[in-house]
Amino acid sequence: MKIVVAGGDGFCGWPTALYLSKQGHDIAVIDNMVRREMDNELHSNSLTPIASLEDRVAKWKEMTGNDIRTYKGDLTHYDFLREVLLTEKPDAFVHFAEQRSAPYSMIDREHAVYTQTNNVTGTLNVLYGIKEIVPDCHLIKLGTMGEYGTPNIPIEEGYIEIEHKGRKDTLPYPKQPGSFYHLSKVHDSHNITFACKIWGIRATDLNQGVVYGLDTDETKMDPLLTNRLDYDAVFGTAFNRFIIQAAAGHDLTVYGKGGQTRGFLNIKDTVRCIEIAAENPADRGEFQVFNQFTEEFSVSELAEKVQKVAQEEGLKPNVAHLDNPRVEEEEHFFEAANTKLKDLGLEPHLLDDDVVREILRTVMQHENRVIQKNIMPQVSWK
Ligand code: NAD
Ligand code: USQ
Repeated sequence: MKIVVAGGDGFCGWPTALYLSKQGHDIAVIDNMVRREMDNELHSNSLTPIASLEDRVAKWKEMTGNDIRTYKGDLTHYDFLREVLLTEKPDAFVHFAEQRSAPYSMIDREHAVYTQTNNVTGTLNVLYGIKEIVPDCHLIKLGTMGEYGTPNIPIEEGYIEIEHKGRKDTLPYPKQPGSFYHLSKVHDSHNITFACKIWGIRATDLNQGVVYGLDTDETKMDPLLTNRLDYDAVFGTAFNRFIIQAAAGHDLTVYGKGGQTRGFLNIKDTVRCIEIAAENPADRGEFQVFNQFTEEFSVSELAEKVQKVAQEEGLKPNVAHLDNPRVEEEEHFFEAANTKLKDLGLEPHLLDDDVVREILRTVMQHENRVIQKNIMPQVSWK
């Protein structure tokens, strides 16, 4: 298949581009490099040193013979996107290219406006581009489990059957997102639902949980192919932060009571889920929704897992309960469906001690790059 991976220089996008290329697909990457600029804005860095996109794809070509074409540009610039679609004529468009940090979106008004403008406009442009230029192209859009929030009933995959006043319907599952970032994903979902209905676009929303790990078989092939790994309080996510905190001799930063429960998955499963989605396109006019996570953990459970393995490796991390900078439930019901991707062939990599140990040992090689002052949260929801 010809596949465009938008956001292909990022944490999920880069390993996905390599994996799909390895599987024999013809890959082009779009990225405007804004994530690298945000590191400068936040005086932060990837824990792992990362090569430029040019050097990454040149190394991949040298090692595999496979070309990955690159387009540096912004999805919010329609003329740019149009040119890429006219040149590539993709069968599938994988859309990772959004501002994806909840804390970043909560810094102030400017960052909230940027997040929603970037994400909602970019996705609207992709929808118009598909309609205008490649109407049969399958949009594979990264959503988030956080669109659903933490309702006191089980979470379904996208839709729920409701009986009301004697009548029944299958309706979009209610959304109760917890940040202006998570809200941007809900706005995207509404726009995609509408575009599928009126124009007959085919789309799959992958409501992904929190991703952990950094390596895939492909990113490990050479240091120039190394993936980025975020640990700062703005872009770092729970498990990866705890691992890096353990390696750097910092307390593990559980926010509040730590009963916040989320869906999680290994980056190795992210890349496979994209492949499964590409192999199983939605019908014309259909908006199919898969919940993309493999296991549920509370934040405290994750911290305990990391603490146990870190102790076995000779480290001495404490688990600290910080005042929660976010407004969220700290003890709640959480039970979410995730059978659709497994039914289509996903074989999950689960988070056992050996997996924790492997990630910890990789991280310990780069522990000297940690900027300590970026670990504690500074952004408040209030
Ligand atoms: P990331 O920030 O590492 O990568 C996103 C990439 O998109 C970056 O390289 C950035 O430069 C690019 N980008 C952003 N806006 C763009 C635009 N307007 N035009 C072109 N390029 C643009 O993020 P990630 O962790 O790889 O996440 C990728 C996607 O997966 C996001 O949509 C995110 O919401 C979703 N997701 C991520 C996680 C996670 O735990 N990382 C979990 C669930 C969902
Ligand atoms: N948390 C801590 N300590 C930390 C960091 C986070 O206790 O040091 C808690 C948060 O308060 C939250 C939970 O861990 O309750 C998850 O936070 P996170 O930063 O790991 O993840 P989140 O902000 O939800 O965002 C990440 C990605 C985002 C994606 C989302 C999937 O950045 O792009 O959409 O995970 S989900 O959480 O399922 O919505």
